Amino acid sequence: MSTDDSRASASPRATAPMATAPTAAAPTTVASGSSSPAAKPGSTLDRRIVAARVIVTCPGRNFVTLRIETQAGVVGLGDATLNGRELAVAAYLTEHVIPVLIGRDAGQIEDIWQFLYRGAYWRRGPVTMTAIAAVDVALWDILGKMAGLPLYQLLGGRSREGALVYCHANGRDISEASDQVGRYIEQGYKAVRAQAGVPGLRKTYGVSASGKAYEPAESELPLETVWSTPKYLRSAPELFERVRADHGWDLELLHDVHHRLTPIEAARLAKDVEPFRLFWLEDATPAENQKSFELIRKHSVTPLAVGEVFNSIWDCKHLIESQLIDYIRTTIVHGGGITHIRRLADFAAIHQVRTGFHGATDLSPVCMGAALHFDTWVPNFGIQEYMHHSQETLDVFPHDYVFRDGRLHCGESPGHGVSIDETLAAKFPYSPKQLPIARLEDGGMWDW
Ligand code: EZ4
Ligand code: CO
Repeated sequence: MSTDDSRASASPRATAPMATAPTAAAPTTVASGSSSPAAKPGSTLDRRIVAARVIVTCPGRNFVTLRIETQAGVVGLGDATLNGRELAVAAYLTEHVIPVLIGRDAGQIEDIWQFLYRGAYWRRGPVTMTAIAAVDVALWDILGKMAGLPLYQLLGGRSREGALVYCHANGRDISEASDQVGRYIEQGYKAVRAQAGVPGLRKTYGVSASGKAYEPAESELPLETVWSTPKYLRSAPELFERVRADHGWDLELLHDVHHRLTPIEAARLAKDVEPFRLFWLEDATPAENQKSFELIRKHSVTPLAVGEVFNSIWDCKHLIESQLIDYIRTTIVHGGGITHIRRLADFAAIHQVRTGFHGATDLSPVCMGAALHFDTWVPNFGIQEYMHHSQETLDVFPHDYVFRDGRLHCGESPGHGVSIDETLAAKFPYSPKQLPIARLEDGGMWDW
């Protein structure tokens, strides 16, 4: 890929649109990228982008959505939500991206992706890649609507019945968590993530106050929580021993360490939970140093999943190439959209790494819709996370995906099948919220 870069920057095709990019004030000035004959000016297939804007809404939690419209009136939506940093992405889009989109051909999805990635000079990073993803998904949505086809069909068609999902069971203690696993089995789930409070710690990642749905970004300024690795390492294996004893072996069990262990501690946990046959152990250690996973692999055959905080193929190149992980979690909204995640999935496939997309509540139904179409097509699908959105959120984002028999099924409507009720969205104004932080018992900063 890096050798491509020098060729691309020398290519007149890649540089010409930048030189002639129209401004928002002159939407009728057509960039050279918009002069493709298929655009048929004035026809119902006129793909010229004439408007784009960002919608911020907080139906229970904050969401940022990009809305792009073509000359022919086709509208596409992309999720641009980055939890706790929402307005940074909104400003990136409004100030720097939307002005260069106006006048372009919405059908040139790849060229627009390259323009926003290579053309920005400053590459990667969650804010940039989330903004690019929002544009990319909105353009795929537009393409589907113009073609009258669901997104999965544009990607290459259906590979499976539906996407196996896992939901989140949690409890203040092991017995409460195991009871909740039981309730999800009754609802038809075939895979469940289990998290439990740690004895001696007041608040633990993934565990809600009694009866409330878990929502990590809960305060305007970061909530300070306390973490103890020894306490956690003692209780975590007991959780899975109990869940297997209560619910047997016909269930896929998952667990999220949420980056809190060092590599050797992660190896210890992966080894201790081996008898309980997890589907995966997630984010066992922070992954900036991809080589650190070699240590975990040396000690255990517990399958490993990583990548919800990644935003590029380069964040997981060594992890995948060296087969240090089994599932890649990077999903569409934070990884540059369908155009980049498709490359990542193909790269993963040749190393027998499967997808396991992030699907927490902070990824909007727009991302979920796009992800489910991707899951329906991608040959190396593993599982899809499904942390339920609130009813208010679902009302703001009308969608056609449904849960049935432990799987989520994307709909058949053209594009990704998710829209926004802007009148309702306007009733829920932005409310600043940040993610918590974690400190050790002596006050030293740790990974949340
Ligand atoms: O903490 O999406 O696997 N799921 C997770 C999530 C993340 C949030 C952060 O915004 O780790 O709950
Ligand atoms: Co996670």
